[in-house]
Amino acid sequence: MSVSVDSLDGRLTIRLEVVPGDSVAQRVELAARCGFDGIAFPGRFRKEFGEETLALKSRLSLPVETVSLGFEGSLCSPDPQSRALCFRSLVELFDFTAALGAKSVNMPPILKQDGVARFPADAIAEQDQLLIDQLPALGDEAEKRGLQLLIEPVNQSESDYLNTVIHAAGICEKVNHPAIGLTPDFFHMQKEEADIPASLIRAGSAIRHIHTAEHNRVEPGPGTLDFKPGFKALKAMQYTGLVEVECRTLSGEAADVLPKSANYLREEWANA
Ligand code: LER
Ligand code: MN
Repeated sequence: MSVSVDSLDGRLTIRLEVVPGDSVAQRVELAARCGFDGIAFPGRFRKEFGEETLALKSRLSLPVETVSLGFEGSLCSPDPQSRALCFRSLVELFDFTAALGAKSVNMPPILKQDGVARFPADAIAEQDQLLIDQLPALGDEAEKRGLQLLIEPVNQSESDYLNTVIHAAGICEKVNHPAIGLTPDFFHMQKEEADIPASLIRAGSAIRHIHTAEHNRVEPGPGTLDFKPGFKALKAMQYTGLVEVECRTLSGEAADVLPKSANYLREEWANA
């Protein structure tokens, strides 16, 4: 299918774990029936879903397009062992991602919930430098496997570091590697960005993937978040990448709310 900037045809994905089902195959089948085009694999659920997804990958109703999280340690930890562990586990995650036929790995650089040793919140330059030092070699490893490694800014309640799209875009510019980009997430952006469209336009071609969820992290549609201004900016910059529903919970029965959400996002995009 040829990809058009004007529509989300072929570009709308959903996280596997939020679609109910007794097996991966059933979850993916329901996602397809609800109107999605692809699957985002949650790296943290690899024990639960990894084997079945790998075994069935070419027979699933939809392709697995991306992987998010699922690495250990952090590239931004002051502990060198945690950084080395993160590097090794990312390379291993790249192998898994390539085996699935997916094209990117998404990585918020350091999360409070992971319990790794962290710098104090004001040590921004130190953590920037750690990313700038380590991302080129990881970009090479990703590129060898036909993948992208995408850094994701998350809101301040989840991380002391890298909370804005503009910060992440600055890191991508400094690293300047074709396989390193960023994932803006509308849930995090509504908390952190003063002007979402301006931030997206500033980040430009460093944007390689998009996450969406409502203000309360249910599927897009029933909440207060206005996706249109951000979608308009993405269309203006000719963004033709994937748009993922990365919600935590659903506002109702999947078979009812997911088709509505898929239609809603397609319409918001088309009319933006
Ligand atoms: C990951 O995509 C994300 O958005 C973070 O909130 C991780 O917990
Ligand atoms: Mn996200």
